[in-house]
Amino acid sequence: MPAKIPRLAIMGHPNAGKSSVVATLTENDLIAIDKRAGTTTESSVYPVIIDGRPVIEFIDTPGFQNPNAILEWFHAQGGKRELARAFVAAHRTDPLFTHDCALLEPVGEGAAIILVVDGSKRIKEKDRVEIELLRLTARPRMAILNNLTSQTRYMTQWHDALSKAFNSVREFNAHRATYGERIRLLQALKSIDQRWEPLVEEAIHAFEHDWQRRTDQAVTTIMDLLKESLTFKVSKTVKENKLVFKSGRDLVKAEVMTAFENGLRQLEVNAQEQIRANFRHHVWHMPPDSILGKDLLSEEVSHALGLSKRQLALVGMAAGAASGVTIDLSTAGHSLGAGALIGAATGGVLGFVGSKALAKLDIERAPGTQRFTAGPVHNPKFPFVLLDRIVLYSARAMNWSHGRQAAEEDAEDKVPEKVIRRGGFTEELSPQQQRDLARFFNAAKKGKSDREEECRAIIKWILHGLAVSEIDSRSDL
Ligand SMILES: Nc1nc2c(ncn2[C@@H]2O[C@H](COP(=O)(O)OP(=O)(O)OP(=O)(O)O)[C@@H](O)[C@H]2O)c(=O)[nH]1
Ligand SMILES: [Mg+2]
Repeated sequence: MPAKIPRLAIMGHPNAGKSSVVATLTENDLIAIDKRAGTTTESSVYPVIIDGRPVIEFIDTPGFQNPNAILEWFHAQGGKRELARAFVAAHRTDPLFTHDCALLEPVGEGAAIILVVDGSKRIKEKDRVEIELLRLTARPRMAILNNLTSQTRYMTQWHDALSKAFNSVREFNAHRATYGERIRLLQALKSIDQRWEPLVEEAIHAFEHDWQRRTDQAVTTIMDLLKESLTFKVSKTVKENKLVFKSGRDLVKAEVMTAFENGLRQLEVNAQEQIRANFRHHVWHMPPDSILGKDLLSEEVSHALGLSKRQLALVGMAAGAASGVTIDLSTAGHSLGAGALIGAATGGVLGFVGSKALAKLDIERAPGTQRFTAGPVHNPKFPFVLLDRIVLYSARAMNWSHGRQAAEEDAEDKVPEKVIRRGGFTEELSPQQQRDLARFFNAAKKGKSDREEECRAIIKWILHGLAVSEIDSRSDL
């Protein structure tokens, strides 16, 4: 016998945003949502499964077909209890009420109710019918105001009408809800019926634990990206006879540099894929001018993200002073080895980040061959840009509602985003945090792990802040 878990039936008019609410709460962006009414034609159960175990279930429904008739029947029962169950028993075989019975059945069997209304529209008679009908079921019930547009003039009326009939009334925007708001909604579910408290509490606990695990996983992905990018190199060995002419050399240089740059881009894409899967996204809308849609190595991205020149100079000095060595020993050792370093950064400038070369191109000579090596990244700003961009991506993955897939992003009256700011995260960190990051980057380049724990903690702190605040943050960048 499986353990009992909270079950919530989602009610409301066609197109009120019921499926969007379910998609957001269950992090399932594969649920059908459409701007046309009548998208959901049958009730379906969507469990939230954590560690292989369902912890809470939402039933997405098409809404009532005959609310007036049901209310009339309820009124005629003269104060009988268990009306939902009684209605189903009395109408099970009546084809006119097939859908209504499917809707009321889980309620009769103990599910609680979440009514979804669009609080930006005027209250109509049919809304009042539904509110009354749900009140009469006497089941634990909550109403959600899911506003589809920015119109707020009817909100007081809605609050008044709903609070008379529901144990809890909350604003919850299926398109804007962050993790923090989802948890707050679940917290409020506890209050709709005391008997629910332990069950809902357990579900919230599982949610929080799972979110923590996923955040940690994202931090690991980001740390791996930083380490791999900072040690990344591309080499190619070419026979000397292919390099007699300048054009031949230039060709090889260009090939190695392109492979290096593309390799870095690919590392970022791989990390993004992992984060996206980790937060269970299959689809999302990317504004055309998003910083996330631009080339990682473009001037525009390096301009928008990372530390300022001044901050960079400050952390650069601190990092240099700490190590006490200003010569890059790994390069020095290299050039004194079997092959001589001849092409360092001459003509081999790889991309630009904050007006400095991204990396060096080294050429080592051996008898009969030459080895061209691009990388590792040399530019001090790049790791900050890379970190900012992957944090931005994570912000989007964590805060982008799963119910937002069919949104009309260009609608003039859409509910406004909370706060959008074009900029990175690292420039807002404390000087100490910036210095810790700089030291970690310097160490990571050499395959060392100085300040790794501090860096991990900083990233975790940023991600945590993104998800629990009400601010939709920079996820629309
Ligand atoms: N702007 C905005 N639009 C929303 C929101 N929630 C839902 N919508 C839009 O409203 C429309 C209907 O959403 P659905 O979730 O399919 O509504 P439903 O109540 O399940 O509809 P049926 O299944 O047809 O009864 C879609 O175009 C959604 O994108 C919201 O919070 N904000
Ligand atoms: Mg639907």
